[in-house]
Amino acid sequence: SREDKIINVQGMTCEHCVKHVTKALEKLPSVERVQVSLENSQATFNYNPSQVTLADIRAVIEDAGYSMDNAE
Ligand code: 9UX
Repeated sequence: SREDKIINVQGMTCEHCVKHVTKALEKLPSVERVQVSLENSQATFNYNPSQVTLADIRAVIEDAGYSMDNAE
């Protein structure tokens, strides 16, 4: 089933960074309603954990040049 998730994203310093992270997350299967906050260094989204793992999410964040923690 779908669930909401909040992750911390390190390395964003401008609104272009926010767009890069948003687009990276939106490419993943099942990920919807992506909201990225520069001020809070966080990304929130709704997804289906049976279709995409937090390891997958970490990978696209890192490929975009940022890093992610609190992946519980
Ligand atoms: Mo945010 Mo990166 O500018 O060039 S997109 S620092």
